Order: sequence, then C-alpha cells, then structure tokens
Amino acid sequence: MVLTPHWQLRARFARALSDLYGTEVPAYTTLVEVSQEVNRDFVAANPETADRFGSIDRVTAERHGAIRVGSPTELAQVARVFGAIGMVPVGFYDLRDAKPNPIPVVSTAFRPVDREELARNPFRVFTSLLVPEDRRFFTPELEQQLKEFIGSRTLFPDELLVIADRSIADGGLSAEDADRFIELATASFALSPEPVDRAWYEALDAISSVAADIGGVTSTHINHLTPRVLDIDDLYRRMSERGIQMIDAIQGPPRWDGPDLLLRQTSFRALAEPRAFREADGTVGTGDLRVRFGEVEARGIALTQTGRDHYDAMVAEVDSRQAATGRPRPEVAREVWEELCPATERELLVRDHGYFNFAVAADSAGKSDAAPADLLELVDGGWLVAEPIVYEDFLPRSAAGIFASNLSGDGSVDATQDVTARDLPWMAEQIGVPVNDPYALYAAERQASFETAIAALGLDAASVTTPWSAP
Ligand code: OOG
Ligand code: NI
Repeated sequence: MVLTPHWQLRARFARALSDLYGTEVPAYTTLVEVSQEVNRDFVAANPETADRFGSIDRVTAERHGAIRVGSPTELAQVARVFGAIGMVPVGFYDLRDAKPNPIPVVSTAFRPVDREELARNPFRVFTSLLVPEDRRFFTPELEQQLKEFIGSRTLFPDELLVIADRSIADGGLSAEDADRFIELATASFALSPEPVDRAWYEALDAISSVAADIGGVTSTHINHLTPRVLDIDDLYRRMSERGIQMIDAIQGPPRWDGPDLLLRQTSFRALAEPRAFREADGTVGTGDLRVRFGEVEARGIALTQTGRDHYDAMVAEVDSRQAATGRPRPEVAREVWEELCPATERELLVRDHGYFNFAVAADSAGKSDAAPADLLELVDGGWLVAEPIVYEDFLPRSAAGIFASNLSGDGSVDATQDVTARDLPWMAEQIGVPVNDPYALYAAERQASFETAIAALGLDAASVTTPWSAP
C-alpha cells in the first residue's frame, strides 16, 4: 500500500489549518494577501538574492502557528499529533520571567528538523504549557482547581491519537487514514462553540489572560498563524495603509544595511470574537473575547552560541541607551547595530557568529593550484561558497512581547514566591520524546555540508582550519 508521507500530511494539515483560521479570523486572510504581494514585489526587485534564505515556494507556503495547553498529558498528546506529520520538539523557552509581562508558561516549538523536510514544508507550531504549580501566579487552591478542570477535558479524540501513532510507526498513512487525520486534527484546533464559564474564566483572567485562555475553556485552539515575508517593514507599512492597527514596533533586530539576524516579527490585535458564556445563574448568553491575533515574520541567519551572546548583549545595550535617552527604539537599535554588529556575512563567519552551509563553487574545478587547508582561504579564494542557514526557531523576548501586546490586563504576580524549576530535560521527560537543542541541529547541518564540500575538493576535513572548534 502506498502511504502518504509525513511531509505531505504536514503540508495538507498546514493548508487545512490556514483555511480554517481564515474563516475564523478574516483579518488573517488580508494579512496573507498582503504578505504575498510583498513577497512578489520583493522577488521582482531582488531577483538575485530573494531566495537566499529559502526558495520562494517555501517562503510563500510558510506558516507558524501557536497553541497553548494545560498539562504534561496534553503536551504529550500534542507531540503524538505533530509527530504524525514529521514535527518534533525543538528548544525550550521559559516565559515566566519575561518582561514586560511574566507569562505562566514554558514552551517548545514542534517543527521538521532536516533541511530537505524544511524545504518541502517548514510548518512549525510554538506550543506553550501552563505551569499551574508556579506559586508566583497561582495559589494552591487555584492550582488544584486548574488541574481538575484541565484533567477532565479531552483536547484530542482517541481516534486521532490512534491514527497519529500509526503514522509515526509506519512513516505515513493510507489515503483513508490521511483524510481522517487531517479532519480530526484540524477540528481539534478550531474555536469551540462550548459555552465559557464566565466566573471561572474571569477569576483566571485576573491573574493572567494566558492562564484564562488555556485553563478557562474546554478545548485548545490555534492562537495565531503567521506567514513569512521577505520585507517586514514593507508589510508593516502596507497593513497600516489598509487601516489595520499594528503593534508599535517590529520585534527583534532592527532594519539596517548589514545581515539580517535571527527573526523579526510584528503583529496586530485581532478583533473581539463572539463566544458563548455561561453565567452564574446557569443561563447561556453571548459575549466576546479578544484572544486571537495576526502576526507576521521575516527570517534571517541562525546564530551560534557566540553570536547569540553577542546579539543578547546588543539588545541589552539598546535597552540601556533607550532608558537613558528616551529616544525611539528602532533608531537606537540601528545605531547600536551599526556600532557593534558584524556588518557582513563574511564577518559573521570569521567571528563564528553565524551558521553557514558550504558548497563547492561552480568554477572551482578550473583552479590549478592546490586547495588551501583553511576554510576562510577556501571561501575567499573562490573554492567554496558559504550560504547562510536560516533561523528556524523563536525568540523568547519577541514571544513575550507578542503575548503581552495581546493581553487584556497586566495580571498579577507575586515575585516573592519560589520558582518551580522547569527546563528542557524536564519537558522531554514529560513528553516522552527528546527535545532537540537548536544549536546542535544547526551545527550538525553545517558540519555535514562542510565535510561533503571538503571531501569533494579532495581534502581531509579533519585537517582544515575552521573559525569554529572541531565538534
Ligand atoms: C505564542 C507567542 C509566541 C512567537 O511567534 O514568538 C509566538 C502564543 O501567543 O501562544 O508565537
Ligand atoms: Ni508567533
């Protein structure tokens, strides 16, 4: 029997979710249209460089979603549903001490990890898990109530989980199972018509809107779906021109003339959506909730740990100069970048700040002299080309900003309470599958391309000097 492979299931699921979200949040459809216009115009204006961070087909289809769940049991089920379509957890983000608003969640991102799989369809989902044990947010009574409420709901039907396990075991699904999987999985992330218990929702909302969004309702839902653009400043302008109120700024690194690092994101607040509410007297009426929004992103080069430390230091410098002068953040950030950020891709490579893949240059075969045993000389001398590896992950500070810009209130936090320890190994144990370290993934990809290219030049990779130390 011919099975539909994971990547095809993933592409179908991403499309189905996009169709669903477009019917639920019409402004998303506008965002996708404008994103496509921006990308078309960018490709027309920059035909040589437009596909430097991924093919245009990939970028056009590219989306990330966000979901939020309430317990390790639910997170483990999410891992099965996404595992069925070739997405595994990568990275650990703790948003509980985020500024300006702490959020009572820890998160990971489910995504494909192989370059080929990413090229076929890079769908990823930022997935947050509530931490009801955290005393800075929740009293012991509330923790207990949350656990009971969450423990008694069902996010995913058994039938879906059974098919998901089959897909993981077999590497794909029969046509019939595939249809059923897409139908059930998509429905699991739709906004539920089930009435929301107003008193319960509001009690949680006073502590954290995110806690209410997770633990105040009986299902999960796709919280936003983010297209990718090649020019986010252009997108921001065009959305504003259409009268859509965007958040104040683009999060992440500034626009400047040097290389784009990591990830830039911006969002708009979604309109209130009508929801059914159950009142204290048992009657059901309608009200509205503003929990879902639109977000868009532009992706740049993945940074090594050294590059990331430098990035974090530049962001801290932006913070302190901005606090001291009150000048607009984009202006301060640009100034700091111009002073401190490596201004070219070559400089990122020399200082080992960025990840690159290496390939034999098209004209290197015509070279008569012996290839030097030094990576930078090989690149500078035209033997190899270095292609930046695109950042496939998230930024906790931008994530916190995205959460915060869409909260209804500031919530309440008791900072004097102890922190409940949560980290990547803890999360892996809860999910029952490994949580990948993003740095290890990028480094492995770089190393593999480096070894292949070096071997093609007839050199021994172990004897070639590189800006990074041997793995
Ligand atoms: C997730 C926010 C994080 C991003 O792009 O950084 C995120 C959420 O709102 O649940 O999606
Ligand atoms: Ni997002």
